[in-house]
Amino acid sequence: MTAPQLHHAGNEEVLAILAERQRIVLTTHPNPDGDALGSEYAMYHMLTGMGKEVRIVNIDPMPENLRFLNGTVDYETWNPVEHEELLARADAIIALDFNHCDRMREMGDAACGSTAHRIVIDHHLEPQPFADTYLSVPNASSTAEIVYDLLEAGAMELTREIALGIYVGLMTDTGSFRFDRTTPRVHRIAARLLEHGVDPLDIHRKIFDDYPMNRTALLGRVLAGIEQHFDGRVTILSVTRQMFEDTGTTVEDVENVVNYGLGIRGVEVTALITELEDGHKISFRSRGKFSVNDIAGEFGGGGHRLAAGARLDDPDGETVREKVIGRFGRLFQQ
Ligand SMILES: [Mn+2]
Repeated sequence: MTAPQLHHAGNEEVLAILAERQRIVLTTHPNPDGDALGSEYAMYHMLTGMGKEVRIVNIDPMPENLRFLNGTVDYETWNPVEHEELLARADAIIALDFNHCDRMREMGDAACGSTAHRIVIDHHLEPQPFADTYLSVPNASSTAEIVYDLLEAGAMELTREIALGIYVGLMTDTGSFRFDRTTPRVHRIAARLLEHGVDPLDIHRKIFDDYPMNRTALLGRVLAGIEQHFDGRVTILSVTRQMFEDTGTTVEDVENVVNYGLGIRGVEVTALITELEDGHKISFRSRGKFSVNDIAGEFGGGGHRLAAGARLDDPDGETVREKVIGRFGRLFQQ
């Protein structure tokens, strides 16, 4: 299979495209995380600062711990009655923090059928052909870092609001400044954001230290069931719908839980398998030696080298679990 020809653009070209467009819709992936919502937040303020009419329309609502972003920005959840027309009439649609059209689910038809200029701003591997312009930077720590670069390239003012959005994306996608793309540059950007009014303790508390008790109860259940395989080089965490029911939690509450699977001596790769209403979601993480992006790809997903994910229609958790363990086992056969 030959790679599809995509139009990759630099910051200047993207800014020139945006300068010519007035009605702009921002969107992101399902189960939006801090990078998704923070990047939208920063882009929203940057574009309204340029005099644009901007709306944010996402396929899923925002998780509770990120709702503090909801003050100056209105995050709308996709509703065809309200938004089909909006997408059809938009001059530009910006896809932030994802690169597959089908991730927009029901919204995909309206977004990809629109005459609007579609721009992808993203840092995941292997972008798919559905947009007119790609600002795709796979070695960026976060989409928020790319948004920051765009702002710099345009010599635009770094307002307190824009700084907040970028910081939320930068901090969450680097696992609070510890994952592999936490470069000196990321810290330099963070320093600038702090100089522009960001309060790191306040933001960290709101996002990570303000969970309801039932989330911790769920975490306890998940950790109690952790499995080790292949002499401890693999760990598997499983979350069932029964656990959600017992603890009064939802799939939102397993965000970041996968990282516990890597926090054990000797582990190379881990997976968190979450039972959904209509299948399973798998989150893969690697400590560094193996790429989990390729593995996620084999399960129909993707992501980054050390953090990736996939969604399966298979309703049988046992089959999914065995497939994942079997696939991990092949890593150690060479
Ligand atoms: Mn991201």
